[in-house]
Amino acid sequence: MADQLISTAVHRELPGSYVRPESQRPRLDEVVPDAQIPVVDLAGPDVVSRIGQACATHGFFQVVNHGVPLELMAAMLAVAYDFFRLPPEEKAKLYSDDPAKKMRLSTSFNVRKETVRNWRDYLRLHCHPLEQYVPDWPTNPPSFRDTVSAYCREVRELGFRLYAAISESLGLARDYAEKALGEQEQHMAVNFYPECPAPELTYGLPAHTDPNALTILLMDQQVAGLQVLNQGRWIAVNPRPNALVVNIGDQLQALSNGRYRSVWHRAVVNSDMPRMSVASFLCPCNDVLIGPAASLVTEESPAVYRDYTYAEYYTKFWSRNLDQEHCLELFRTTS
Ligand SMILES: O=C(O)CCC(=O)C(=O)O
Repeated sequence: MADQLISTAVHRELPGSYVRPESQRPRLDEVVPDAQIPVVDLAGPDVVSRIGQACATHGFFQVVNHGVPLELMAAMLAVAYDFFRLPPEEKAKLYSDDPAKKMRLSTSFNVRKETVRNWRDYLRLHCHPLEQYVPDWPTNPPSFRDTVSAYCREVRELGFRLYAAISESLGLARDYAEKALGEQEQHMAVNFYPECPAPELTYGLPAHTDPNALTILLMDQQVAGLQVLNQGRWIAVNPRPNALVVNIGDQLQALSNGRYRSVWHRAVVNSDMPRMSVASFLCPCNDVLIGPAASLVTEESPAVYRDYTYAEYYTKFWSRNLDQEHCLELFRTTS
């Protein structure tokens, strides 16, 4: 029900349903505040090797000079804030907790399954092909459809350029990932994390890996919240002017036969300011067979994962809790 949205009221205390047991709390004082994830200048030298290195060591990197117009990034964030400022009755019309819906405003992660809530509201959209999905998108704020469509087109283009570099860095043909993953779906999560009265007791999103192939994240420039697990420690990804954050999803980890890493990440909240992030997910076609690229499977490095369809993977992913074991573990070969 729409009254579960946290962006419709001011909260002076954290409701008990959001409080994590002691052992699961974010322990914010242990987070490395100023570690750097790799930054790749897409207009600079050695792009392919730098991306390959970042995918292998961190699974995450920031890109600058990426070609997505900066004014469009700013407009995307502005329209996202305007959307979450709409009156409750306007937002209630879009609310759903059915993960199968292709356009919905919801809260937490999967309220039908989870036992502890997360301090997040989110708008989830399917974005490709645009002409199929845009007619169902919000009409308020009035610029929403145009701005978000323009942003989706640019990000998709960037995603395919990154696929080419990632494929080449693995020694594969530049069009390998794009072809192997079939006609790509594109989804978006517009994540809104209001100020939280007790950030040390809860999460915006608990630790998870992304089930898709590649994620491109536009982050609020004012406030940090994304954290990535690196060598056993949580490191903060501090916003970098004009950058987009890129991470490898489970499907590229499978395709690379485990060379590239889909790593655990989480969003924490804070008591001072709301935070927005816009995640764009490139997702393989549902019925294409996914598995390690043949040329990456050798006697020394046998296939780590069996072949499966994305439909099978996605069903499995959504039937678990977000922070359970890495979903790819369920697709490991036994040999
Ligand atoms: O808000 C963030 O920084 C992370 C968002 C995220 O991980 C997601 O939407 O899957």
